[in-house]
Amino acid sequence: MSLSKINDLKTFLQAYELGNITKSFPDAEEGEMEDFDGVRIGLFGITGSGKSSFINSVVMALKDEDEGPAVIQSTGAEGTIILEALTITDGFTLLDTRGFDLLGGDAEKEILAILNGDIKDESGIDRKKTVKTSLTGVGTVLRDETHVVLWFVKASDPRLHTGAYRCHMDFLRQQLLRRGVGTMTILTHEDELGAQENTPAERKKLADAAREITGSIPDNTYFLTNLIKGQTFSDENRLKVLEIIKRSLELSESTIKTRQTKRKMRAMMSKR
Ligand SMILES: Nc1nc2c(ncn2[C@@H]2O[C@H](COP(=O)(O)OP(=O)(O)O)[C@@H](O)[C@H]2O)c(=O)[nH]1
Ligand SMILES: [Mg+2]
Repeated sequence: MSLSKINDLKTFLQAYELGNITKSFPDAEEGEMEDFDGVRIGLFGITGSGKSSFINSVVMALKDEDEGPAVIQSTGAEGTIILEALTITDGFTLLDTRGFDLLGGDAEKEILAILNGDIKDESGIDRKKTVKTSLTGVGTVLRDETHVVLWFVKASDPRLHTGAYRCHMDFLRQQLLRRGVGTMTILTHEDELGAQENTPAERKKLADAAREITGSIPDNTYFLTNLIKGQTFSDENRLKVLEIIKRSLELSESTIKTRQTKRKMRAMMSKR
C-alpha cells in the first residue's frame, strides 16, 4: 500500500476548489463559477446502507479524526427524508439523506427538491407545507443543485439479488439520467462478504445487481468497508474513500459543465 498515494490524494482534496479538474467551463454565465460554495455531493440509499458511516469514513481518511460528524442510527425512522449538509472542506459538502425506505409521491418530490437545491440543509421537511420545486430540473440554480449522487447499496444484503430495490429507485434513476447528473455506486459492508461471495465472478454479479438499481457505469462502482467505531481503518480503505471522493468531484465538474451547456441550448432554442 503506497502511503505517498494516500498523502498526495489528501493534499489534493484538502486544497480542492471547483474547477481544479475540468479547468474550463465554456458555457458558464459571467461570474457564475466564483459564486459556487463548493461541490454538493448527494448520498442516497435506503436506511442502513452506510451513508452516515461513509461521512465518518471520509473525515477519518481526510483529517484523521476517528470521531466523525455523522450520526449512525441503529434503527431508521421511516418515511421522512431529512437532509443534513456537512461541509467537509471549502471545496465540497456531503449531503446525508435519511429514511429512504418508502418512496411515495411526497418522497419523490422531496428527492427532486434536494436535487434541485430547493432543500439545502439541515431542515427537516415541514410536511404541512408543500415543497415547491421544479419537476423538470429547469429553472433551478446550478450552485445549489446536487452535482453528483453517490448511491449506497449494502453488498451483503440478500435482497440485492431479488430486484426488490429496483422499482423503488426507478424514479430517481430516471431523473438523474434526464438531468445529466453523474452517479456512483458504493457497495458497502465489503467486510461482510463471505468467501463464496468474494470471488471475482460473484463480486461482478453483486456489482451488476447494484448497478441495475443505480444506473451508474462499471468505472464508477466501488466496494468499500466503512469506518466502524472502535475498529481500525486500514490504509486500503482509506485510499479507497479518497479515490471515491476524487472521482465524485470529477463527475460533479462534468455534471456542472453539462448542465450549463443544456441551459445555454435551451436559451438559444427559446430565442428562435
Ligand atoms: N460491517 C460493516 N458495517 C457497516 C458498514 N457501513 C456501515 N455499517 C454499519 O451499518 C449500520 C448502518 O450504517 P449507517 O451509516 O447508519 O447507514 P445509513 O442509514 O445509510 O446512514 C451501522 O450499524 C454501521 O455501523 C461496513 O462497511 N461494514
Ligand atoms: Mg444515516
